Amino acid sequence: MVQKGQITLYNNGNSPFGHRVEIALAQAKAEYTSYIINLADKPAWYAEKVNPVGKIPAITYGGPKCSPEDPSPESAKINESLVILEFLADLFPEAGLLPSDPVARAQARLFVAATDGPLFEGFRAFFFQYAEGSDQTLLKAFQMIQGRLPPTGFAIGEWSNADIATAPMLVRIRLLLKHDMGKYPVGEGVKLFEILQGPKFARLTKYIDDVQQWPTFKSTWDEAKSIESWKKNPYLMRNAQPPQ
Ligand SMILES: N[C@@H](CCC(=O)N[C@@H](CS)C(=O)NCC(=O)O)C(=O)O
Repeated sequence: MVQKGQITLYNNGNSPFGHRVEIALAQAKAEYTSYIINLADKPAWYAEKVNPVGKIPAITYGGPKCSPEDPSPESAKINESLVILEFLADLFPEAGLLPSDPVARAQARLFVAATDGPLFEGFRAFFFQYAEGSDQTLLKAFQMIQGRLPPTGFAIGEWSNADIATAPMLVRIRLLLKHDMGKYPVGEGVKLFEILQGPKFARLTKYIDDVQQWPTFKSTWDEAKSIESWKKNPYLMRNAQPPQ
């Protein structure tokens, strides 16, 4: 694959949004520099020079190779993981991030447009802000995603950005439920895990199993590290107030 310009990825170990970009870069066999931003103590230069919103992931693209802490003004600065996925699909058309057929491309984008918001909302409601009924918000998101999946295969049949957008969050959700980690009362996570593994969600479970086996997902995923990182995340701690 021909690499046109330097890529620097600003990331953080366990972000599902950053993980999307890692998978896409792996899929494109792109060469890139990775720089970890400490989200608990963000360096001031990050918002000034890379992403004014201050979130990860973000990339710089092009310009001369520089220290990640002092990126070239000539490089493009791109944030928002879904925009970065689209950018990488354009930059590396041979990587198969989006199919070549325009209808299939539209289907991949429609899958993401329909599922991204509800899945993140379900995640936030159940794990970070638990209140009565949050389990239903998450289950509804599961139901909706399952309803959009074809009988077999990936989100639009063949592997695409639609899976890269969805898999990091789904896999993390299943893992957190299994370990009963989140703001909810003890035992509620395992209850949802059992529902997810049961017959009602057989298709969704098979999909999560399949995405987890996809080579570029596997090569960018470390389950043990993810668990360790979640254990330190104040948003998940039952008896802690999230940072302001
Ligand atoms: N919509 C953004 C979401 C990015 C996001 O929320 N990143 C989190 C980490 S998972 C972050 O940087 N949080 C730090 C903060 O908000 O200050 C994307 O898709 O890139």
